[in-house]
Amino acid sequence: METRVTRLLGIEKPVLQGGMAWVSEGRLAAAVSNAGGLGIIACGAAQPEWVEEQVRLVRSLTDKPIGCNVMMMSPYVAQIAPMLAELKVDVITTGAGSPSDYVPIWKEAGCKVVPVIPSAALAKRMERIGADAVVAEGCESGGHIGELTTMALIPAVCEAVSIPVIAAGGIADGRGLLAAFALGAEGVQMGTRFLASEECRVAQAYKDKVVAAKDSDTIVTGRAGGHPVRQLKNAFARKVKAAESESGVAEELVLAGSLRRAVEGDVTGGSMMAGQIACLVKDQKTCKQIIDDLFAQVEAWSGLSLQQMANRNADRSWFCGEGGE
Ligand code: TUI
Repeated sequence: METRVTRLLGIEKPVLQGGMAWVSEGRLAAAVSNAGGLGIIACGAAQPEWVEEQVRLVRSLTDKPIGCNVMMMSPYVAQIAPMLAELKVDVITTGAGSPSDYVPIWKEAGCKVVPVIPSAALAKRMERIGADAVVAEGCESGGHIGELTTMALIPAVCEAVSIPVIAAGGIADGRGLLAAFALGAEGVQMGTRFLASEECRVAQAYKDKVVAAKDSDTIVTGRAGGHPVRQLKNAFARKVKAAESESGVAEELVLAGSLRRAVEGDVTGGSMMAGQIACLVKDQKTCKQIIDDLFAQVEAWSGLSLQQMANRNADRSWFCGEGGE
């Protein structure tokens, strides 16, 4: 299929893999790009040497376009940003802050710039400074989040800007993709769904927790400190919550390597960032299977009138039927 997003990014299917700090490395990104989506390496708070190594790795594994996500709160952002321009990474997404200082050097190097934003006002600002598209991320997402839900955010951003809008937050299957497109998006980004993929290299115990999660199994910590983070409930998250209710702020607990601990397998003492849609992630599959199933579901579930949808919805078996789970 073709949208402004597939044409802009040079990909076959309008599906981006979220840049998840410590999770999205070269092999996951290559698997997604090879499956027709856009694989993205998350720079997170990693050192520039690691990022460069991952870019070289992904380029050895695929000749399709690839992306890097720059976390604007990283202590290495001033070194990583020009390095990505030199490496001529095809697509640069950004998160946790404004990339305005670096957009000119990225554009000059020919990189497509796609900031992740949580509000229509920020989307407008990004369009003004030359962004090629935006990822509008609702607070259903895992990790660092804004205030608005995907349902409210996507149409608001689509009314605010003319560049393409890629929806993120709460999308893991064909239903989510269809809903996002109904709201005005021309592409989707998924994080949690790709976290529970075969190629993702986080500890099996973390993936198992994502697969087992129910709808109410995530919690947001860090609101008081201004850096809300959604993660799966566990002993760590409860400890942070308790510290917050006593002193108001405990975000340094989250920042101090706790996500990395979870990625390495500490599912009680680490921060397992994941989105609310973990409740719809019921199995671990390859990235190719994830993307193929997504479009098989879209095929099976789209093109119906509202009346046909209502009739179908009265029969719960369609959720698990042809082209479904
Ligand atoms: O960036 C994300 N999600 C993340 S980053 C991350 S690493 C981290 N770990 C611990 C604590 C904090 C971060 C984990 N998850 N999503 C994209 C996103 N960007 N969501 C919200 C924003 C955002 C917020 C403010 C984008 C721009 C912005 O601009 C503020 C301004 O005006 O400068």
